[in-house]
Amino acid sequence: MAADSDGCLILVPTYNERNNVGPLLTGIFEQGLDFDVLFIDDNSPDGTGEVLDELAKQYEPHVHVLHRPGKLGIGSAHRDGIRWAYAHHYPALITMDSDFAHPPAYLPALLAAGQGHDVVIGSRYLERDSLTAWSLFRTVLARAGHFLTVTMLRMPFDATVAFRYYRLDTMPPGVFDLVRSSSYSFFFESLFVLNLNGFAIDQIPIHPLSRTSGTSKMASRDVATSIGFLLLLCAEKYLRPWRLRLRTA
Ligand SMILES: Nc1nc2c(ncn2[C@@H]2O[C@H](COP(=O)(O)OP(=O)(O)OP(=O)(O)O)[C@@H](O)[C@H]2O)c(=O)[nH]1
Ligand SMILES: [Mg+2]
Repeated sequence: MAADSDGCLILVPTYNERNNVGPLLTGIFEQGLDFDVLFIDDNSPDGTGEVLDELAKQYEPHVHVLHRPGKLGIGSAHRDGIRWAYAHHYPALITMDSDFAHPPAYLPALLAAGQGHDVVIGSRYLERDSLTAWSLFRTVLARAGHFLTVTMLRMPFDATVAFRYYRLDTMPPGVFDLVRSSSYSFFFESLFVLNLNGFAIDQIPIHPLSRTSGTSKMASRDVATSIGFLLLLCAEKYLRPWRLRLRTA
């Protein structure tokens, strides 16, 4: 169990990332800030969970591992991690991928921008040349997703990226209970709900790297689920807007 902390928790979901997690932790702690790290591993067949247990021993008490029984989805890992952060009274949470798509060197800037906002996003679209490290296919997929969230959800943010800062001490945990997605659509759904409920959202520019180890977990059914959620959110905004709003006491 983690002790309650004044610092910031970093949440990293993992599935088959055994070669990435060690270097990622080194990169995080090299920033010299007061971070604890929570990994959520879904019983990765490549043994990432065992590697994480060793790292948790090595970095005790700053590294924690939640083991789940099987692959339950990246969105559900974020939801569980957010709940865990609230339960352990962390005032702030940063979420990121384990494959260096979200380079740890941006952590200080993300934290600094969080001083004046409830949510800060590491955006891949603020600078023209920020996707140069990616393959053409990955760039087209990401840009198509961005175009759809900007036009259909009318949010001028990078709504599909997992690199985020949440200021938990200014946001009630109930706002995250309004988010239903368990997969990649968790990211735009959560941002849609946070935006609709009036939380202050900012962005900083990032230049993501492409993976050097392991493979992508995004499957074509995740893309289909995301399109379904996009349509559902558009409809709900007009037909059942109360479903997306926090109840005030
Ligand atoms: N716990 C958990 N982690 C997951 C799951 N799916 C993906 N992840 C992790 O979530 C992060 C993002 O997944 P990626 O496979 O990199 O997805 P992506 O960034 O869209 O794909 P690439 O661009 O090819 O890297 C990585 O740290 C994954 O290991 C899941 O079902 N459960
Ligand atoms: Mg990735």
